Amino acid sequence: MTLRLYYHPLASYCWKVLIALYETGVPFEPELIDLQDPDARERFVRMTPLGKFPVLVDEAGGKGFPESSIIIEYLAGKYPAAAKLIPADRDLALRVRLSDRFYDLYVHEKMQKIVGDRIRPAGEKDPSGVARARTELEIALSLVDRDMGEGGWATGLTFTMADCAAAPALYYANQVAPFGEHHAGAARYLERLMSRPSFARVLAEAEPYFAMFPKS
Ligand SMILES: N[C@@H](CCC(=O)N[C@@H](CS)C(=O)NCC(=O)O)C(=O)O
Repeated sequence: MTLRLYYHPLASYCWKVLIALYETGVPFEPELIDLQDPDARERFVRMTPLGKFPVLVDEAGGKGFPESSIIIEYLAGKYPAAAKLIPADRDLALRVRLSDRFYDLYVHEKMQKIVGDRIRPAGEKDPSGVARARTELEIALSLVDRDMGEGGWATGLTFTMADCAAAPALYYANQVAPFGEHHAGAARYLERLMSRPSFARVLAEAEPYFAMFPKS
């Protein structure tokens, strides 16, 4: 086994990479990092100073990467089974990367802002930042409604890196700001994502950890 994924089963950006791995069947060794454990955190930060997961290490190739999109780019470039996650056609690949950026920056990051504020101590909360994140999330979801209401995947008929990005972003966004009633297109797309075996497996593996998620 040459690929080692440092991750946590509840961590949304780790889900993005897990979906890519399960989608393509690329074999890997998962290594769960508990950032609450000071020793584990210290070891992890020695490897990746920003202390963010996922991190993928290709032990045979002597390479390691943080950043979910870069990890998926690496998989797509190296493993034929993963090539489908980023189309060979340049224009299509640009659409996939643009959609991946959209879900990370305008859905995922806004959701993280809302979740992050829940775990801040009283007195250190950022209500105006959270209100702004909620407004921006609403705008992003209306774009998802516009583009995804009719079925299919983020950039067409093929499941790509953009869908790997969309799944955790929309799932957790729906937890912190349920959108089923006013964003029907986004809700239907989330249902399709949750029915996809790769994402269903990620959700099943995360289930024992869901009690750790801050509910409010
Ligand atoms: N841009 C990064 C974001 C990674 C990220 O935010 N990871 C979160 C988990 S979903 C994390 O490591 N949080 C731990 C911390 O900030 O202490 C990516 O795409 O991988």
